[in-house]
Amino acid sequence: REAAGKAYFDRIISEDSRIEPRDWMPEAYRKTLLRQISQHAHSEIIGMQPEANWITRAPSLKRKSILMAKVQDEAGHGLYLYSAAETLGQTRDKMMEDLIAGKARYSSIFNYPAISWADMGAIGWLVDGAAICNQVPLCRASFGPYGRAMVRICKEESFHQRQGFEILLELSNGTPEQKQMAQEAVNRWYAPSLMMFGPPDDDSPNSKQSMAWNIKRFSNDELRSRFVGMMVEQVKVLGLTLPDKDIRFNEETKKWEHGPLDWNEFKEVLAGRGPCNSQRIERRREAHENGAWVREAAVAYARKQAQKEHA
Ligand code: FAQ
Repeated sequence: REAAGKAYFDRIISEDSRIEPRDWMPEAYRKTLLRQISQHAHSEIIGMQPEANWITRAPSLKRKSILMAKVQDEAGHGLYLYSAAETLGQTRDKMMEDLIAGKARYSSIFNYPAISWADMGAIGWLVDGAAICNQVPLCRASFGPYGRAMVRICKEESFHQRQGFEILLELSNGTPEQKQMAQEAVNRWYAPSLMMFGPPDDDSPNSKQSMAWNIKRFSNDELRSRFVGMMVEQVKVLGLTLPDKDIRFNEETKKWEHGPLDWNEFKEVLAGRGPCNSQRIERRREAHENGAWVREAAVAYARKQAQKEHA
């Protein structure tokens, strides 16, 4: 049976078709998907924090309601992704336990502080922009539940990016102080957003196999370069600049190039020593503990319903 399963798996991958949860899959395929999808889910949930931090201080009722909707969307993205990860045989409780124990990874970007209102613009424009660039190809990931979750998530991320762009555009066309605030936010989030694509290709242990399995479609550096090419045009419309004097289009390779990134800083953030790592985990732990009564009530309700059905 295992040989037939493997033949089926190999054929599906070579036809660029989809593997579903009940299909046979190599253990390493299951593990790497669980790794990537759970990290992605955690990123969405931890990613709520830098923006939730500004909901009470949004400059108008309109901005407040838009920001609340965005943060709620991120919770929703986390839930789709935890559900996709659960189809690979891991419980959501275990994933959450690992996250609050500090054992699970989530995107480096959410360990940086959001210190001004303009950061809401820069997060939407740069962070959601990078997320879209990375995630559109994942809509074609070979694992069905992940690819399908990505389609919905990418649609919502596009709205998120536009709202961030619009915040920056308005600040950039405002007073000189507002324009400066927008520029400073772009300066702060630019390099961390490039690091969201992961380590350089020659230091990316998972890429090759993930690409062979049609999970990832492009390498980390390839997507980073595409992202720089998109941002370099959009920043002109904003009337701002990117803090990178080395950006250029290489006519020979037909790729965008950027200046050096501080990969030591990236490693520090991954090792838990970024500016906000401990605060983010602490906040998640508190929220989880505060939500215990909701989980208990849901279990009690489900039990009652089941008893009624049996009665
Ligand atoms: N941060 O061999 P690779 C969002 C880890 S968007 C932390 O290259 P891979 C939306 C990597 O896990 C953000 N860790 O790995 C939003 C691996 O460690 P491991 C989430 C990173 O998997 C916007 C090691 O380094 N998006 O949330 C990072 O082939 C605004 C070696 O790396 C996704 O997760 C990093 N930046 O490629 C929400 C997208 N980069 O597991 C709120 C899906 C690498 O071996 C507000 N994920 N690592 O211990 C992916 O596309 C891939 O997993 C990559 C990494 C590209 C992130």
